[in-house]
Amino acid sequence: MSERYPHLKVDDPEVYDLIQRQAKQESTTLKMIASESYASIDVLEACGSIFTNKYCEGYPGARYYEGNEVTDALENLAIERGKTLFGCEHMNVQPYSGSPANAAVYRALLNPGDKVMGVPVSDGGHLTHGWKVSFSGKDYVQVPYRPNQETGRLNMDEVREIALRERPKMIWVGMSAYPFKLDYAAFAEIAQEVEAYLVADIAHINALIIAGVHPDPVPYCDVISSTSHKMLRGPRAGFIMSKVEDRYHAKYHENSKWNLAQLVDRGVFPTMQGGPHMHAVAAMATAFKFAQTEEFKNYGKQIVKNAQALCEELEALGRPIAGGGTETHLLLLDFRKNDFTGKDASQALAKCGIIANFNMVPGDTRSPSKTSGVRLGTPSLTSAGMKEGDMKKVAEWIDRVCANINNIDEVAPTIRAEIAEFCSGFKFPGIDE
Ligand code: DSN
Repeated sequence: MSERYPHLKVDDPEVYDLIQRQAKQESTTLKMIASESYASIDVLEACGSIFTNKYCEGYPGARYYEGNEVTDALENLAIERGKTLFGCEHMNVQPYSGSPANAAVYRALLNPGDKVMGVPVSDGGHLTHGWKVSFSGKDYVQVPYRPNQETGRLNMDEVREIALRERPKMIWVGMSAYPFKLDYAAFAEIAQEVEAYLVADIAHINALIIAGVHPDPVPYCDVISSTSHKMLRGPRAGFIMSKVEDRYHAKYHENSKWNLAQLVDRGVFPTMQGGPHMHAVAAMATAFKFAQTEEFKNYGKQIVKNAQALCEELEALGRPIAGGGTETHLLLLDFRKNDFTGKDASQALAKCGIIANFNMVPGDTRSPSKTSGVRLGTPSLTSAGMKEGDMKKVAEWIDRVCANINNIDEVAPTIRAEIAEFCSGFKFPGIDE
């Protein structure tokens, strides 16, 4: 690990030590939380920059504070890079993260009490897609749709039937634990039929879209939200893309003077947020620059190759995968037939240096606090340079942990040491550079 943070080391050794401990954890274990990766060193530097000081409520050219010539240039740079990267008409880079971005989308498009189609959290959806404990399920009415309990896949005929029956005003497409490709074209047809806004949440899969290994939502969706961390490897922040024109202006916003892009911008500021986090915007601009490179596209492709290789190896070892495979960055180990739970497995994996999370699987009969699954993702391992051949080793460790759940404390030190030794053969971005 390179020597960094010389000032912090002297002035606040406690925080410095905690950073060192986290860096050690992230470079000696297998980070397999599907929503994590490694931010690049450039992103970390931009995130730690002087832009953290600046208040600039408003948008470039129309701020509520003086002295924003430089932040205007920065925000415009981030927007232009983002628009080029995704080929969208409009972009807002101010959301503090994914959930605030989604909150802004609701405020931009809907009124409290409106119906929203989304996948429940227990079926792989996100909290902000209308789940009952979130603002989105309290202020709006979720009309649920879910992957088939047998196949683990969405059935678009079923989605259409629900939309025709319920007539939602907005349809979310995008999940946190769905291993298959999403058919945005089919969603768009349904949305058009029922005159609903189609909103994609691509936080989990943005790099796959950039790499061309997942369908592109931009031609089909009114609005698209995302985080810039996760597999994009940027700062912990969010952004929103949209078309400029509101195709339902006459139906839903007849008395508004705003087009769709303006509705989105107003949904973010002043409706949901105050001053943007310009250090995060700086880091987002840097992440967007890197995401335009061939290196990044190859990373996006490799994420899927690694996930598929991992699936094959695990299945060969007799560990069932929900839905029988993956087309994305994640897979769900299916422990429905085992006498241990997903939570038992994720805790045992963590003891051995494989960091993941327990997760419901299709057809799960255990509670969400126990579950029958573990969600595994490959973005972090891919960022560190691991390839298909390495997934064989990873699968073998996972299998060993599962086989030793009942005596995990005995085997954990050995497996943990093997994994740490394995990790020492890789360079972890932001840590070993
Ligand atoms: N919390 C993220 C995940 O792990 O999927 C989603 O925002």
